[in-house]
Amino acid sequence: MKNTVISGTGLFVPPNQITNDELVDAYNRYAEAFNQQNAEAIAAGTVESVPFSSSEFIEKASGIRNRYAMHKDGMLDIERMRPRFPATSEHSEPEVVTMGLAAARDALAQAGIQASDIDLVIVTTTNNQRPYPSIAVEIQHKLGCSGYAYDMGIACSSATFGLIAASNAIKAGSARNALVVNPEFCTPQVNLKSRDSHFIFGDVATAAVIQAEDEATASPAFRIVNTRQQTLYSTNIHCLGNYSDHCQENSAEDRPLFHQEGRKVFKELLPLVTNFIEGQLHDNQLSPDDLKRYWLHQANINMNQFAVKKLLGDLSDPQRAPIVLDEFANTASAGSMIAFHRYHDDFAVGDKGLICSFGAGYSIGSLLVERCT
Ligand code: CO8
Repeated sequence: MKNTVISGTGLFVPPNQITNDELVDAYNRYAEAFNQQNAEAIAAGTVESVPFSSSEFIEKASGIRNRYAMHKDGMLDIERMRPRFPATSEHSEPEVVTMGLAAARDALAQAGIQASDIDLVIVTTTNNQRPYPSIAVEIQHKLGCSGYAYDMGIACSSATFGLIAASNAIKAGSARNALVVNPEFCTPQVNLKSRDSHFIFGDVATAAVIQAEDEATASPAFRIVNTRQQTLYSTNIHCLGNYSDHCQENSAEDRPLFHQEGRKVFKELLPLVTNFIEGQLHDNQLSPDDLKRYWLHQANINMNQFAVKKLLGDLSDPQRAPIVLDEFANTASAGSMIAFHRYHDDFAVGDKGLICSFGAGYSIGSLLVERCT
């Protein structure tokens, strides 16, 4: 069976930054206005007051300082508290396509191949803006790729599962050169009126070119040495809204939004993740110290530090598991790929690392990679 490599990656950073202070200021103005408008009902105990948020809490509890948004307009407007942008139509380009195309072009340039050489496009994301026609087919068409394309998604592990699907297609002989596009347009799904989750997500897109090792010409290229996937059902992170909502008489306003039991996720998922990584390394005759870098999922800095401490025993070298969530916030499945894209240039041929995602599903996906050229 053929070896496969990651021969190029790309990153699209949306044009609008939103700091914690800006977000908290808008949220707190919203909370104050709500509490004033509902003062009597709150005093009577029939309506709950809205608690205030703080930048200090957000940074301490999550490590997040900033996020990027495709559409800042509306997000900080207390009468609206959601981004403002036109609905998708047959004649307009959805954000996920715009974002995905930019990241894809970056990845193709780094891999040094033409779009026409790509014969498989996978668009893999937590939230797609349209069920059909497939977003991947639009991106395939607009780039001028050949072959076939499809959409997939498994929330936080969409990017890693997409990379693994592409690698498997090449190994099976059903594609030669694959493009995995990972647009995470998260901000429309955030409940900006919820203190517990208003700060968590930002928008971004990543992309990667996967090729058979004997087809790739780029340097650096990273051989995919081993992959592993695991899913375990949990509703602790969920979104319930879907196409059948319009059949319900009183569909709740927050059904299409993100919900989580953050504490439970933290406690339940971390032991699964560290066991999963230790098991994968053990089965590849490696110990955690043998890896130069861990490009981990970027949901919460405390989660990543816990995992690194469990695996390596110390936290003294931040380069072992770089953090990007301080700048990008949680970008659903894209976080580990942003970290890989930003932090791999210092690898020598033979150095190994692990790209690992974990989150909703629950889902865990990882690729053990080794620089080969
Ligand atoms: N400001 C001030 N105080 C606050 C705030 C706030 N914004 N929020 C909570 N507090 C208070 C609480 O009221 C509580 O007060 P008290 O102790 O008096 O009760 C105190 O702070 C502690 O609250 P929590 O227990 O809720 O806080 P935690 O320390 O647990 O931190 C986190 C909350 C940051 C959410 C943390 O639990 C966490 O990050 N958990 C892991 C979450 C995780 O990994 N989730 C996965 C995310 S899903 C994903 O990655 C992608 C899938 C879905 C994509 C969707 C795209 C939109």
